[in-house]
Amino acid sequence: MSEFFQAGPVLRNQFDDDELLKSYLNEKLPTKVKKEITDDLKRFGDRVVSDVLEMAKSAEANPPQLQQFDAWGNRIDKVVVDKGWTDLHKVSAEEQIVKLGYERKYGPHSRIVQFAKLYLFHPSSAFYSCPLAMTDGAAKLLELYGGEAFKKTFNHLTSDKPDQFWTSGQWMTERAGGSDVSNSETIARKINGEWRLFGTKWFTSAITSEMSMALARIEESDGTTVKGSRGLSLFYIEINKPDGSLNNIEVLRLKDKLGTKALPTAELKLVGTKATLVGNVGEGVKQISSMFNVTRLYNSVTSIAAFRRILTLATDYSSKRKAFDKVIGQHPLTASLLKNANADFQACFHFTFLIAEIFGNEEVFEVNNSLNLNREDLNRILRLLTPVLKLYTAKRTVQWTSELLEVFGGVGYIEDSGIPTLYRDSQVFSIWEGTTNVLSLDLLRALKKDQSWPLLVQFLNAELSRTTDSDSKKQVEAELKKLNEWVMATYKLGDEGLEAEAREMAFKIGNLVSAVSWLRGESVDYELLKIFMKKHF
Ligand code: MFK
Repeated sequence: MSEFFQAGPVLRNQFDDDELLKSYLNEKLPTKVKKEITDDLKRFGDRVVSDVLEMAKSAEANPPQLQQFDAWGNRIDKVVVDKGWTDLHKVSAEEQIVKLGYERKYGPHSRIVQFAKLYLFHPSSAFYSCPLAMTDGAAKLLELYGGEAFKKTFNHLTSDKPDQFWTSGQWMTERAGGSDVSNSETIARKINGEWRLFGTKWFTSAITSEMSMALARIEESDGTTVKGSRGLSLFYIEINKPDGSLNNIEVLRLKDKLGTKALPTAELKLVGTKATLVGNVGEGVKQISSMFNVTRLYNSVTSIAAFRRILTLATDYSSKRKAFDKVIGQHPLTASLLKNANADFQACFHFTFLIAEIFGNEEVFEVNNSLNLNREDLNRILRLLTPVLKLYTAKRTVQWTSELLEVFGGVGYIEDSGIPTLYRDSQVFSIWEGTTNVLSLDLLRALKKDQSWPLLVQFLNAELSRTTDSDSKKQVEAELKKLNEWVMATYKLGDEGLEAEAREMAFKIGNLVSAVSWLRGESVDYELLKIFMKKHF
């Protein structure tokens, strides 16, 4: 009698297999753009389950190592990475993951096309998406504040030539200032007419990058500094000197993280690191926020991509694994679990791509844009919804990755199934680029500063008026009215009361915006939308 061996889940072409992505792009993009990109996405959909996935597996299996000394005792602080990791750098350049956002050859649709590609890439990239997020953020920052002086650097960040393509770090977090960046201690001192940085950076991902943006406090000639975040300025750093040695940087250690094992994240000591001031003195936090608003959007795109990967694997597996006389996907309880996961996934997908659409429209502004908003209002909505999106998609992905792991039973808990990597990696989404609480407070900050709540309500009502299904539309309209009343009542609680409700507010807004963005589509899966609304409204 032959022994039984369970067939594992299989990943097919990740573009062909993704009905939601295909129908979304089909509805959103002009015919000309669709014609240009479809074959490329199809080709890439195949690559991310073949050679690219192998690179990621290799990088994951061989995490970076720090060689602090050479054989003769010289301090070298060399971070050695797997060939898979360097190959992923080449793939990122060739596939134009960053370039697509800046070449803007698809006009206001460029960000949608770029993020569709990132979404395919991320779950097979061993988190190479993290350096790409910071690279895109740095390109945005230099585009806004760098001017001609940084044109060459900008060209490196947006190149599609592997030997020209640079990635960037974002050195913000310090021991004294994680969420509260205003406590940063790094000092910038002018020595012989050049800026030199001194201090310790506590979390610096992608240390193998060519450059970084860093915050530091300028020290006057009398040794004084301005305290708080208004004392922080922004600096550009090239990580290596022309001879290849580090730019007066010591790598204290590599972080032993819960997940994202292939990604080199280090603690650094800056010991007179040569740097160039970017933009205005004392406006570092404001300027770097243009970078972390991009990285927060990357966080969401990669988060929904990771969500989809485990959902795809769990769905495939549940069509194969038999228990109690039928495949588990046919048992009502598993079928319901998968539908619930899919409902939350589709909500996150639509919310994410709505923000991508707004971002693209803000960057390539046209008066008759798809959102019917002027540029200032596009910016205000982006400012308000980016923190909500980030915290919302991150939390859903963390929760569902844990839940969906169970579909695989014991094998989901075993390393070489690959599922534990997805589980560990998912946890970073709600920490990377700001925790759920910090982002909830950021929502309050945006609401206060921009007074944009009425604008959001008006925008959501306008979007709803374009939808066709009257039942769902009525329900979401009623929910929006309820939310508006709840927000007004919560405002009356005063600052402390409002802060205590900030998280609740963020998730309520997240649910609502997800439903509205979902309803904007032409081919809505109403069964899933109803499941979503029943659960979250
Ligand atoms: C991928 C795997 C990674 C591996 C492991 C990684 C583990 C995690 C490692 C990390 O450390 S990730 C980084 C986590 N840290 C953060 O994301 C920072 C979180 N903190 C915040 O976001 C704070 O809200 C912030 C630092 C921005 C608050 O600082 P302040 O000192 O209270 O600033 P303030 O006064 O609110 O804002 C200063 C200026 O910036 C203002 O402009 P004005 O001067 O014109 O008034 C603000 O309007 C502006 N600003 C702040 N946040 C903004 C913004 N502008 C646009 N968008 C924003 N989000």
